[in-house]
Amino acid sequence: MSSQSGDPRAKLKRQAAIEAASMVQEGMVVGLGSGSTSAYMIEELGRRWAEGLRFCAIPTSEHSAEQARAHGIKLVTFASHPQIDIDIDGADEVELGTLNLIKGLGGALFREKIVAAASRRFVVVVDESKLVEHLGHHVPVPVEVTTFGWESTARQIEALGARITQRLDRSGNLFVTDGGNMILDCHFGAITDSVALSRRLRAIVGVIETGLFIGRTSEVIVAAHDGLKHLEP
Ligand code: ABF
Repeated sequence: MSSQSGDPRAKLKRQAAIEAASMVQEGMVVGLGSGSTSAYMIEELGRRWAEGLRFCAIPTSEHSAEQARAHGIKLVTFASHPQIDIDIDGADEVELGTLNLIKGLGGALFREKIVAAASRRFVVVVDESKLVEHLGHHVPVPVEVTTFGWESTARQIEALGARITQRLDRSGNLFVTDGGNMILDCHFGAITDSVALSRRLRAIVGVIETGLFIGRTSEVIVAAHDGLKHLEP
């Protein structure tokens, strides 16, 4: 992901990603997020690795793992490194005020949440277009569910007020997550109580995880046209 093809949002994403990558120090255990902003962050860490910085990393997706490996970055697992120092990841929406998030439009939400939960600091990198008053206004909440019985799981989610679409891949086939599950994109419209919704969704049998990241953010680095901003809860 080295070309920004003149896309102004790509330029902003890259700025936020480089700022976050500068927080990684010698010897740290680093969570590597997924998505295009995280890809810029991995690219920058690859550059620093080539300069001699040494750290190890746990990736949130096969895609990020592949990118990190291509840079020679040392990958480890939770077996040897159950505690992560810093996790840097993108988001689809960031709620101003709470800094709660919607993540998972890229399909890696389950691993992303496990890595975030195991991290001392969870740093989110976005361009300014991702900031919203209320989550859900522009994007659905991705919900990872088991394929067995998914129709029943979907009906229970619909009962909470969602319109549901099944996630498909680029070829039009059912999207399969790295964990072998499926994703339901749940359109709720603007969510006024994301904490309650998260609780209700997670109480449904068949729901593995949701893309609502509640109370997990340590810091958001926002790249805006008038410069970089650091938001903290
Ligand atoms: C990951 O990538 C996801 O949780 C989120 O869905 C997406 C953000 O993508 P991008 O950085 O490409 O906008 O962080």
